[in-house]
Amino acid sequence: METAISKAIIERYFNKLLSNLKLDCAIVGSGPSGLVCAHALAKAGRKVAIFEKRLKPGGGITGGAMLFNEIVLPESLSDFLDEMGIRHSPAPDNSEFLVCDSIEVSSAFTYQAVHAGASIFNGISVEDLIYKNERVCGVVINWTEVLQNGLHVDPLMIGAKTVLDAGGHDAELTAKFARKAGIKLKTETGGIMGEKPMWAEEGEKSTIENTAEVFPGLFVSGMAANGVYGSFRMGPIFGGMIYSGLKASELIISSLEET
Ligand code: 48H
Repeated sequence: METAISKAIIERYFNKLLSNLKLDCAIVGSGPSGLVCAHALAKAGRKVAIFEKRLKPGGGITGGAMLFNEIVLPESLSDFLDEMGIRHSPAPDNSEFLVCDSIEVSSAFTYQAVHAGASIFNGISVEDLIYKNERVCGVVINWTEVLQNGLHVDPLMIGAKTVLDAGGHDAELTAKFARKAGIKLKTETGGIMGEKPMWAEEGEKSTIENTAEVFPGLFVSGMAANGVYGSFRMGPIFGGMIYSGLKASELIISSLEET
């Protein structure tokens, strides 16, 4: 019995990994913008996988605000939340906002993405990007534990027509890529402009504007987009993150249609 359990897990996991060796889109990070983008791409029939360095998907949604596990969303997302099966209540004293249980949001986004056909590989970090002929064309992955323990173990590579850096604050992966490849990003300065302090209204708006292809084959969403293009944080309101994930999926689908 014991070995049958092991065989079932090993066989299915490795089949899943093998079937994700060549992707339409590799997404770095399972925060809100990554999960929403993965769901939209999978729904559109694209081959998509998320690589998440931590054990649990959800990124910054799950903990809510200061571990009060509730988050705020704009009322304009009410139909979207209904489609995702997420319950919401009007915020007290403000008809523009809804409040949701952050555990319900992160689990619904995760479930909907996987159920639509996206794969999520948790405990795996993206440590580098594949870069050929002036284009990003995949990710370099390793077990998070290997990296955390500083073990000298070579990675594996996943091919992807597009890569989305949805890795959150400070856009560390895009910054590392730009430095190592010695390339200029499509920003005003050609480099990472850096996240700014708190300004909720501006942060919510600019997260959507900043969602873009920052180098051929490499897209940025969510707080990584604000880190790259130099914009404000917004605290525990998540409208910009969701609209950013939806916009990223549209940009990626257009780019896939061109190639
Ligand atoms: C694998 C990685 C890697 C890597 C990081 O931060 P996130 O929740 O992502 P966003 O940008 O969609 O959402 C941001 C939002 O949660 C937030 O922080 C807000 C609204 N802040 C406002 C404020 O004022 O503070 O999730 C990113 C995910 C995390 O789960 C990371 O573990 C993961 O990406 N990740 N996974 N390889 N190299 N880097």
